[in-house]
Amino acid sequence: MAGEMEHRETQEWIRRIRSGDRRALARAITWIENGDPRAPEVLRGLHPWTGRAHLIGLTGPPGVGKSSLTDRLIALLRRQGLTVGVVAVDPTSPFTGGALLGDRVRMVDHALDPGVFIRSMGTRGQLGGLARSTKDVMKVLDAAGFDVVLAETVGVGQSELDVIHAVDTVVVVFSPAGGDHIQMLKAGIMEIADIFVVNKADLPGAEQTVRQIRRMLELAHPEGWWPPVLSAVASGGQGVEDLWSEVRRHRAYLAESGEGRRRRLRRQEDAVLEWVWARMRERVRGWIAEQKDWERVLDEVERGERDPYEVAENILLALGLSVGKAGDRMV
Ligand SMILES: Nc1nc2c(ncn2[C@@H]2O[C@H](COP(=O)(O)OP(=O)(O)OP(=O)(O)O)[C@@H](O)[C@H]2O)c(=O)[nH]1
Ligand SMILES: [Mg+2]
Repeated sequence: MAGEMEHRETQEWIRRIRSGDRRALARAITWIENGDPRAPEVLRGLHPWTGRAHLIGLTGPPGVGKSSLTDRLIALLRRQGLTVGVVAVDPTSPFTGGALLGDRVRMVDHALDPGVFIRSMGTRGQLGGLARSTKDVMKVLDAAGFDVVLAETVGVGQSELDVIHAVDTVVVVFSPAGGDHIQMLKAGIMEIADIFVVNKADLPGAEQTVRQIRRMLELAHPEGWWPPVLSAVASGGQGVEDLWSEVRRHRAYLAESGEGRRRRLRRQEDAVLEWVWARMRERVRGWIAEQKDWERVLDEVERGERDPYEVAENILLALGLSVGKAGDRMV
């Protein structure tokens, strides 16, 4: 009975989200952020309606103008009659506070436009990781019917790269200041970027930065899609139309080359595997919690009497996940 009622409730949330009910949308996103058990239910129910939006990731070092660009892009898309969902991963932490990023742009101008939905995700209190939550929020926005879904992340770590793998078009934004772009290009950004934007082109060094990126591209010699290197002044609105036309050209490339399909299948594989790992972790943790002499086993590993691989193999065997031969002792 309870199950039936929950099912009907879930169906009702799904209906509301798909009909563009912003409160339902906001609620579902909060469930995702808090790791609420209703989140996976709703996500499962929404899955058949995903895959229609063009998913765009904007990433780059802090303060280069990602939000300013996003803001301008939203305005441009709205003029074209397209609806936009945005998830901005907010890098504000208790450590950096507001000092470093004091003048960051927040996309508040569009708050009253029903064709725009913007949500910031804090980096604290994320069950299952921020990358996981961000990807799930993009799925919800996609299913809710937004034509374009933008994710803004600060490109520094693995979790940002995870988010980037979940989009159709990756826009990497740099500014002329510092040598951030050199570091990031060396750290693998080159391989994932579909479009480069050198923002703050009103500041000195912009042309040189564009040239440096182009030179590194020539050395890397990408096959298939050759990422364009654009310049922009987001604060003044310059370069945003170029950016959008390159995004559209990339979208056409994805469709014609089959690369879009490859990306989407890989994304589905990621989603399947992430769920498998999460469930396996739960099972293994649960099994360990039931072992009365677990500490003794760890002690034996610590003393070198047995090795971690043997213990691991025994756990997999006990859970029916390995057909290998068990050691002479079960854990
Ligand atoms: N001179 C100049 N300043 C800009 C330009 N674009 C943005 N800014 C300014 O740069 C600062 C940071 O802009 P944001 O759009 O918040 O940058 P961001 O990359 O989203 O920053 P985080 O999200 O904090 O990493 C703001 O003060 C903007 O007004 C530009 O083209 N030229
Ligand atoms: Mg920002």
